[in-house]
Amino acid sequence: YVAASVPSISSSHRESRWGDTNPYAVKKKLQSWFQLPNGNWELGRILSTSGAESVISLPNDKVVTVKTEDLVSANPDILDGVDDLMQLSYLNEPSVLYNLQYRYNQDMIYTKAGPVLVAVNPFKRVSLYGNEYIEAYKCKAVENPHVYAIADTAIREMVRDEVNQSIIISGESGAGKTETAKIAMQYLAALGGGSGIEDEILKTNPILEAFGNAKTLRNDNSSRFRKNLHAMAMAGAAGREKWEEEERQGEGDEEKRWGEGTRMKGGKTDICETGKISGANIQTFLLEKSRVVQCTEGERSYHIFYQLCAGAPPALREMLNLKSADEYQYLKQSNCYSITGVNDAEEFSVVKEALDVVHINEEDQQSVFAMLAAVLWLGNISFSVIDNENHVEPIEDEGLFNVAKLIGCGVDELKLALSTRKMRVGNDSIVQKLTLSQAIDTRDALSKSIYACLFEWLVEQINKSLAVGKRRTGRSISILDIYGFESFDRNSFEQFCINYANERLQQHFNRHLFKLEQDEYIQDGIDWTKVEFEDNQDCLGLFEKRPLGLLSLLDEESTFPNGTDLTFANKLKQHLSPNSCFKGERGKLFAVSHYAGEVSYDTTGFLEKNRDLLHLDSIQLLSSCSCHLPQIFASSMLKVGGGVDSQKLSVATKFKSQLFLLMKRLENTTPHFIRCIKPNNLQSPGLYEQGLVLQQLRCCGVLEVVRISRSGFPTRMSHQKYGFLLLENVASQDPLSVSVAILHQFNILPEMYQVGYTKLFFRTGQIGVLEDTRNRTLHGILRVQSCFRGHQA
Ligand code: AOV
Ligand code: MG
Repeated sequence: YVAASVPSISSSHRESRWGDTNPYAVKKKLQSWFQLPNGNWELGRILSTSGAESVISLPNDKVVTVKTEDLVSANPDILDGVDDLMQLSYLNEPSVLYNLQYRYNQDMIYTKAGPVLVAVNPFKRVSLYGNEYIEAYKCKAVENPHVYAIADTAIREMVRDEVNQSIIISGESGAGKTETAKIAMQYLAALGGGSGIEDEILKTNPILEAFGNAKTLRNDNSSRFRKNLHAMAMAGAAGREKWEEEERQGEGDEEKRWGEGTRMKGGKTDICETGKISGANIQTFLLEKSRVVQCTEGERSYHIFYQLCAGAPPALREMLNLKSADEYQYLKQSNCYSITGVNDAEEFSVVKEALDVVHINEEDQQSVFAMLAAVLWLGNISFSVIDNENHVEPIEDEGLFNVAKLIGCGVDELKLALSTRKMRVGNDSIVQKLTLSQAIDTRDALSKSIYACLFEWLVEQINKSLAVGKRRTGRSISILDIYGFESFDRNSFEQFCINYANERLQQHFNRHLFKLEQDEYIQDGIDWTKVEFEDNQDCLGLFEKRPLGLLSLLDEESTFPNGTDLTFANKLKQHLSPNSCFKGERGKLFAVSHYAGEVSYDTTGFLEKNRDLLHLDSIQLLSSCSCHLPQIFASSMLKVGGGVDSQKLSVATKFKSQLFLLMKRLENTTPHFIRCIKPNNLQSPGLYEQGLVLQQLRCCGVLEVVRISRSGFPTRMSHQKYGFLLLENVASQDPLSVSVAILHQFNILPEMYQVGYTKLFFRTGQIGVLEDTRNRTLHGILRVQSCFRGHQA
């Protein structure tokens, strides 16, 4: 936080901003940011100011007259490229943008924003990773902001405080969350743990990416689910006791599967002994099922389908009756089969190898591939109309036969399940024939469920492998590859859930930062009541209030047989309009004022997606299959639904309770935040679009941090350091009195600072004022000196 200590950036670089050879000529002039009509910010030199108008010169030597009030203060050159935005005297948007860009241009993709790490996606290989870097961060030989540094801090704090840690990674699609999570995992894995657990943890990536990632228009390797990797580490005996105590109080039930506790050697907190990874657990959220049966032109379904089609060896091909990807309807519809630079066949062997590493045996692997083939073949099943009421029957072709064979059921049962529905009327059961669109929905629902169950089953197997026989020990580090706030032209149920989750995380973020700030103020004995923070509780209330909140009303409408997306939208408008975060819009639209901006949602498809029904007929079909995976899937579906007769939990409700569990767990951790930024939409290196970056900085709360800090006293300077501003030998004097003396000398207003025991706390911009004063003094002296030298020559 010391403005005077800036990283060593070559001064020639600094001057090149103006192409000026004499730095003092620049420094004499005040610099300000000015927004061009295209929205980009340019740095201008103020030539003159007369009241409301200023004349500035822009870097292209254009001289323009602007309104003085439109100018935004720029930082002194000495602060160019600081590695923590908090060191900036002026924390305004253009300054933050400029600082990130300045670093980005030099491949310094990481920057701190106070407690938050900002990572700007380089879209190219940058030489910042690997064992040498890991070693350097481990022994603290480097201090530059880095994911490794965050992981290192997390481990150290876990060991030191015996508190669980979390690394929360957010950002929009393609910003680099998954890559960042992998980089953090690399660091943890490098700590070792023996017994190959590190390799197993790393090998979960190719598996989860094959089954849960797909090419989208935004990202060639977009994760279509979110995950929390929970890595267990040894953290001393006391930690273990605390852990077990929490366990007894009953936290999440997945943690109960961790097996017996182990004896620890003792309360050593040496990181070599205690920071090692001893097991892990992966929790996934909200897989995008719809992608299995439909995807947009230019996008792909899940990677694994293409990998299987391209890479399955002959024996497997024959067993599954496998064709090439372009012969499957589900894959054909988006007219995109390959990804530039990716060889699906090679990826298939990588995935197979990874499956071996996490102990999924050959037989199970074959079952997995059979399920994938079954889904592909299901998509090829077509129907023929059999009567004049548009009732249909599946056509008996290759598709139908292959599905029956692959899941292990009779062709007739399959036909029946896809074209009829058993209904209960009173005590009688009647069979209703399905129309074409109903039959297609039923078929697609079956495909989606098989795939989603397969995904869950895989995660479960991976978790068994990561936990079984491993020592359950002290503490844990969670790495969350979590949603970023999403706002598109058209926003649907997915964005609704994602943005709701983001509100929760944002609240966590705010509260944490608030607490950090407050702690520091209390520690230094300053009055923290002068710091105000905003809360997003109103928006969360809009979602969560019962019975009149978005989620409750959605669930209510989903259970009404006659409920439609339109009646749902109307109900929202009827009940929620008084809430200031809600805005009814025309027809099926409504808008929510999120912390990151207003988002308009289209309720089309909300009810169906929320109900996510798989008809009992389909579940019964699966449970009657002779293959073991379909049986497992059927029983898990029945379990989730709470039995044959009970109402299935809605997607929103399930999501909300998952989220609550996650938040509860996160609240007991020390969080570390990483905000990923995508500098352009082309996935290309070297391109930094200011507007796009700014929008993300706003959405992912980086400017929020800046704002929170701004309302407090973001600049801190130790009394000792501050004394040097006097340009005199002050070392012999009492630092605190020196500080106070300077404040008086420079006429700093009392509300602009607070004097703490060890530090001075300044409001934003105050250091800039001091710095200017100091520079003037300094340059005055230097100018005199250089004149003097000139004379001598
Ligand atoms: P995401 O996880 O945030 O999007 P990814 O982590 O998949 O984004 O990153 C997208 C692409 O950006 C990667 O495939 C890499 O090509 C590149 N990239 C990201 N970080 C780095 C890095 N540190 N170094 C080099 N390249 C990088 V999504 O899952 O779509 O929300 O749903
Ligand atoms: Mg991702």
